[in-house]
Amino acid sequence: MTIPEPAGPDLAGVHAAWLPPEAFRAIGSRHTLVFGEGGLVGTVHDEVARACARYGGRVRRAEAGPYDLVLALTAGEPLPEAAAEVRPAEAVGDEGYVIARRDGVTVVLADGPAGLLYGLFHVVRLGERAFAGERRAEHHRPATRRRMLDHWDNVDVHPVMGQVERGYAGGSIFWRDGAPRGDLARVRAYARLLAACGVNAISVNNVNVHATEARLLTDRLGDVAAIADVLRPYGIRVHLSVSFASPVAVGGLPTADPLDEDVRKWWTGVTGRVYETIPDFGGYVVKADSEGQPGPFAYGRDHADGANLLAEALAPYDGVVHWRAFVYNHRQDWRDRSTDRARAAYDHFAPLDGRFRDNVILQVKHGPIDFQPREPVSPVIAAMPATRLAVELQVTQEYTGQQRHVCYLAPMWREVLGFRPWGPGGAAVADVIGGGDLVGVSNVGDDPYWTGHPLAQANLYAFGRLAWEPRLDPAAVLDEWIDLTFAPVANGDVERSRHTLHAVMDDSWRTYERYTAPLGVGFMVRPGHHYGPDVDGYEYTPWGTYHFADRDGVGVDRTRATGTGFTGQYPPPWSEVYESLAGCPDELLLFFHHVPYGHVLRSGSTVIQHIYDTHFAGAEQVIEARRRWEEAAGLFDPSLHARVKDLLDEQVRCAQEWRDQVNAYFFRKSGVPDAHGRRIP
Ligand code: GCW
Repeated sequence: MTIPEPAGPDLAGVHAAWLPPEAFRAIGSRHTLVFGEGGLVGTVHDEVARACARYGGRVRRAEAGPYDLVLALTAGEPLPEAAAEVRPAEAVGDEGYVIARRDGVTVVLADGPAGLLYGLFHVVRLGERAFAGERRAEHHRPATRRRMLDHWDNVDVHPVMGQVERGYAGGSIFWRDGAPRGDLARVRAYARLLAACGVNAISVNNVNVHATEARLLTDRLGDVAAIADVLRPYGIRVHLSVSFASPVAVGGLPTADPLDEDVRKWWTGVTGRVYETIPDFGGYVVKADSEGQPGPFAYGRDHADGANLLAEALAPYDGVVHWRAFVYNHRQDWRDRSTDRARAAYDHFAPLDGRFRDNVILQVKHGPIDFQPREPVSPVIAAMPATRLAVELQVTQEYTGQQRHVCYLAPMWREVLGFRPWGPGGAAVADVIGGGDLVGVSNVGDDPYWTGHPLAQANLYAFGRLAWEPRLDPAAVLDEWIDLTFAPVANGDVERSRHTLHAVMDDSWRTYERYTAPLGVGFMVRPGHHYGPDVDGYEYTPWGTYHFADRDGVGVDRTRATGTGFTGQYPPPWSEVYESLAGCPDELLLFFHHVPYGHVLRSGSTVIQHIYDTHFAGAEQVIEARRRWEEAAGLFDPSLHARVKDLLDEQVRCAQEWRDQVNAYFFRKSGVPDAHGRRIP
């Protein structure tokens, strides 16, 4: 038996992330049976074989026991004895599995090969615990069908956005200077990491589709197929971002009108060729009529016409179109107070509910504006019962510190997924997309640590895990990540490294929120690159992101009574809660209301004092995080420790800059001094 080339852990100079070879120690030292047929079963076998080669265990494909671990497909006949005993009464689905331990044998049973792969990684997560005592049969199946990462990677280097739009981890792992990167070992290692946290779909190019990227659909399709080949053994399907204007841009047609017969034929033909080349191709991702991207509006058609055109072409192959709801007027006149960007997605899409084909998935950003550290949940999620929805999260930290700041995002995502749009008794966001899709914008690049900031790896891991099981506790997910990533290399003191990482990361999103834009008002970032403070940076621009601060007060009046009426896009009770000054949660107050600086929050503090207090506290917390990290120097790999330390220095600097600019700005506007007499420059 030849042992395949290692993928990932031994990739020269690249950090192993949550799959260091040691994570397989428990499996690699034991006797394992991998039972069943299919490509992914081969992957499972190879993973175990590689671990055994390192740790002295043994793996077989046919019964010749005894075994410590049996990984088997339920379809196999005859089922190995240990597996037959825990065979589930009902099917666990394509990706689900059962894990149990009886009489000294750990068993993973799955209906489909993908389930076996996910079951294997469950055993990896458990480590030695997988082989201790007895374990009653547990059934695991993903809450969402598609757990997808969108890469905003350009094939050509974009003059402003670079190789990866909003990428903070170096170049693309797929593309360099207009061409595919020849060596796909990095992509293979990525696929493996993603499978280990449950991701099963990737789109490989930016939603802003420029000229070269448009050709991925036609004469450059081979480049996409090569990536698909590498992802396939890990159960990951490839999707492609396409331009709505493709029939014109790469098809030579005079129009891209969705109701034009030649346009329809063009999409049908092109899509057929895609499936001839990549039979398990996932589908298209489309950003249309958004921030300058072409769309159906140019032809007087609506977004249902546009999305259905592509969906029709994909339908024979079970492909889907992810149609983004991020549609708004980015050429707004800042003087025009009647236009509210927060309203845009709902205003465009809610009236279309029921008109989309069933292989259209409307992809909705989690908040109504744009991935701010704090936004209410998008009202679109409750407004489209007859449409399949995907919720989109931003794993890449465009507005949350750009992978220079520690900002563990799982607590925010957990809040979003647990939010109940119809009130306490109703379904949660996770239920609305249940069986559907969770999409994240990837934070990965060719950086040796994958994510620029080594601790930002946790966001990628947590995205996958929450997409699989939205009810997981973010701190528990962090523990999983710590155990896999650091336990084997923690210089013997796992508990201390765990404490350090929790101290630095658990509350880091709220810390970030404290020292940046206050009370849900958003932005206040440097226009263009979006890093660091600039309170009025967007105030007089066409982008629709304003705070309206003057000498008396701050915030956006989005009420029905006196404002833009956005609160009316929510069903009760939220339409009432957000409308009411007294009922609105503090953290969203300035998203929904314009209030005087002396307004008293539910917390008892005034708005102005809250601004001062949180900004002083946030900057202090970053200093404390840095102190905790410095103290733990001996516990981590020295180069990783040094990289995080440098980044924490930058975070301290930047948080203080935020603190001082925001505090000074509001002190100068309001003239109200800090109640505690602290220095405001
Ligand atoms: O947040 C904004 C970003 C753009 C991005 C856009 C989108 C890919 O600033 O860089 O474009 O969102 O989501 O389409």
